[in-house]
Amino acid sequence: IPKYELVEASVVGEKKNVGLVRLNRPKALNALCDALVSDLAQAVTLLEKSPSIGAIVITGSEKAFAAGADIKEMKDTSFASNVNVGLLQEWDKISACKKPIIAAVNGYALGGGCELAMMCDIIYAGDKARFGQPEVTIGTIPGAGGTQRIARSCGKSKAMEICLSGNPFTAEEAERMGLVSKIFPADKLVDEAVKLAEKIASHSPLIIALCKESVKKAFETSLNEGLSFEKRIFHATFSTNDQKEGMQAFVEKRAPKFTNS
Ligand code: CO8
Repeated sequence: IPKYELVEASVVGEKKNVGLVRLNRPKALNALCDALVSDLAQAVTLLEKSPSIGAIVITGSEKAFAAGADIKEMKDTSFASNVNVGLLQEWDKISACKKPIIAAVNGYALGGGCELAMMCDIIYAGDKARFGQPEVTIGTIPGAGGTQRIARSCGKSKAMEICLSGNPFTAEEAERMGLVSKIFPADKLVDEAVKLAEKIASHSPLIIALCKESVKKAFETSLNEGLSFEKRIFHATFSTNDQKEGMQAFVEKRAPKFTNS
């Protein structure tokens, strides 16, 4: 794995099947400047393409997952330059990744930091994490999915309260509203996220990619459309070697050996 300037990427887990990407711009609390997002997107793309990697964990430091988009970098840009340069384009690579991504959030996850966590598939939080969408306090609105993803995962009232007030909220509140799936002591968080990633990576990557695609569909379509999409994908899994192997192994009371085919 190459060295990046603003993220540290490594391969972890007992079977070396988990990619760990750590945002590493401590002086600015991991504010998401273009260079950092570009490094992050490159690292995630590389791990997505690596056949041995089954899941990815994105984390920051104990003080900050990410304190938002870089306010100093964007404050003097214009509407025209934002449109022309395509501000935010690189971010889409995270949400387009076919492999599961777990955000392990310690400390601040504000603005674009909270949005980055929500682009991931699962959010685990440290007990002192602080989430929020403070954009309205600096004269703008969430621009990387905050208004849309909070509304979809927590409903209208919570989304409005969070986005319109700009007030931060705790890990407990985030868990209660369904944004976060589990909370751990800050120093155990990354290990727990890696453990979950290892569990995911122990399954067939092919089947996991199909399963992820199917859950994502729930946020894009009506229930009936989603159910029929799911059913077709379910049917399609029966054309794979890994379905045959998985069910055969169950019958023979042994562990399956998946071949990603
Ligand atoms: N951008 C740039 N620099 C930042 C940011 C940021 N978002 N957050 C912190 N920093 C810098 C500070 O300027 C400071 O630098 P310096 O030492 O050079 O002055 C350093 O990080 C440490 O920060 P503080 O001294 O402020 O640390 P505190 O512990 O006192 O406070 C806070 C921590 C509460 C997190 C505070 O830093 C803060 O409020 N940060 C800004 C949070 C925020 O408003 N985030 C939202 C940004 S807007 C956004 O994300 C829009 C998303 C839309 C998509 C993005 C497209 C590009």
